[in-house]
Amino acid sequence: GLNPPHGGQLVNRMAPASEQAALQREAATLPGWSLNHRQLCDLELLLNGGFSPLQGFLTQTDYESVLSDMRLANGLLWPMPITLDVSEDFARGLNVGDRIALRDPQGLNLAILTLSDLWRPDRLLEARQVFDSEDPTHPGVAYLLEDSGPVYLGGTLTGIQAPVHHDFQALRQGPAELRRLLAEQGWQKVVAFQTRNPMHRAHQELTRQAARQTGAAILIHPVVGQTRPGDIDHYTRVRCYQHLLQRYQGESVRLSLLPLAMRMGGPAEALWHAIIRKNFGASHFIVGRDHAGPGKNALGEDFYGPYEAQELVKAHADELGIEMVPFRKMVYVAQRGRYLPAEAARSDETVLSLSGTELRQRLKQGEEIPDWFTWPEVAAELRHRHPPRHRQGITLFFTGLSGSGKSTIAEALNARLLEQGQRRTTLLDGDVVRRNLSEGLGFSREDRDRNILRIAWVASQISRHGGIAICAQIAPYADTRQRARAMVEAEGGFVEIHVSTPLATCEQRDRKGLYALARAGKIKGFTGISDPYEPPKDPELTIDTRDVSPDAAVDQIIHYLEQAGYLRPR
Ligand code: PPS
Repeated sequence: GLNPPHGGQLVNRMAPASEQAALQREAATLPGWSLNHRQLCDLELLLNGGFSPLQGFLTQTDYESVLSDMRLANGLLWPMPITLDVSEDFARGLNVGDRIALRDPQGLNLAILTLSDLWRPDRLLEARQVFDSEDPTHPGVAYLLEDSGPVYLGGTLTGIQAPVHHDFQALRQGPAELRRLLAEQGWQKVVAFQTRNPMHRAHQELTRQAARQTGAAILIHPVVGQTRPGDIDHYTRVRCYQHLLQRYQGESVRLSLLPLAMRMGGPAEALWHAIIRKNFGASHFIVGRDHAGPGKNALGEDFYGPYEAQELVKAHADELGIEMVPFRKMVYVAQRGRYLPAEAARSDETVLSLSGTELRQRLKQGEEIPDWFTWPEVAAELRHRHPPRHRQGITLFFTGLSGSGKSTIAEALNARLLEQGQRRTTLLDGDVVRRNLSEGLGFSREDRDRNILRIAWVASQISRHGGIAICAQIAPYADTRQRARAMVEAEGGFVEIHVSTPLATCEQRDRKGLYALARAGKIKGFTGISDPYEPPKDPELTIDTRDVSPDAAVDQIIHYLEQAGYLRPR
């Protein structure tokens, strides 16, 4: 049969259907904790046994033992603390023995925690013990030091309903269900492949190699919970895996999705991954170079040695009862038209490989992605998600004093882009925005910030859909512009254009007569006169309308956009 779960018995914390209604009624009367995304992922795997033998969030004794020995208090190997961190506010008034409802972001009651432990952990110590680091560029450390609540709650869980997923439902299996499906196929040996990236032909070949070498069927088991910030979204990745699956030939292979929240804990995380895969029925687990690595630290160094993860899993393989299969670097040998382990290629043969960085570069430039590297249907998914710059969304963010010429240039630019016809644009000019989106807002710092952040949100949505948003506001505060940039850059490009026409010129022109009113004290808090303007330090472009006509300014901006690849040269 299949490999038994860690600790011998698969945990199932879901209450029987007959008790669900009563538990729901009880949960409605209990103090409720709204789970964050990571806690929600943890809860799902605690309830369905993916984290067997855990019956709930760690108690303090188990937690301390995991930190010092990578083991639960009963001696069983467990390298990763699975804890429920909450705020002081929520913890106040809770007592051991209390029952707490755990809710998803929509407010659905998913489970009840029977509180056995409540303590204030030393999170810096946890970072050192688990991640061997205090550096918040490590995402696992950052969560502990910057995002987590100061109080941990421990106790067993009673599941009322499993967390809800609306995507790829046919590919989501808990350990019991996956084991049933694997057994139905008659598989006993299964080699699991963990990934948080798209899979290319080299990955496919290495899973084939691993299967041949171990006589096992292949389980592609990608993480779709929380991965490293900046990773390709799981929707795109899963479509890529589905295409790849069609490219296996009569081999025993299955794809199933794992709603795990990764911690990027390197070696400790690799061991944890192996335990989880054992719970899902795997007998073998592929561990890569720098498995679950957090990337580079602030000094550009790796957090963990490249083979530490493999060594740690290998060292515990017997005790765990799951075999570590090292990930072999596969290269494409041009002369033979196929993939081979790097060491198997002869010195006179041309070997081809492409790094992740090169791939991203090619996607960005809209360059060709060779067929030997990835199947064309996989390349097409990636291209669709990461179109070349001339099809990516972008926000052109003008900032400058009243009367500096922002609106004039923005309007001229909009007209010119529409004339070219390459791009769809939306002009979010100050007056229009203040009449619609920001109606009722004034010119206090709070109101100006609200105005700018609303505009940034709209611009980010326009950028997300591949359009060009042209914004022309005073936007006097540097840190608010920075926030706007961050919001937009999550979805597309951001170009800050400082219209730097000096105050004296703006006042002299006084197109709307507002400067005169401001000087006379009839308008209070007027930017430049009686309210601050913080000039940008590092704008992408600076335009002073004393020296440049609106048409010349537009030429300059269009030239910049062409150079940066956002517009195709005419
Ligand atoms: S902000 O600070 O970015 O939210 O301002 P914005 O939305 O661009 O609005 C600026 C226009 O509002 C008029 N106005 C004032 N500007 C600055 N300070 C005060 N107190 C003020 N009161 C009204 C002014 O006409 C600005 O228009 P522009 O187009 O910049 O000349």
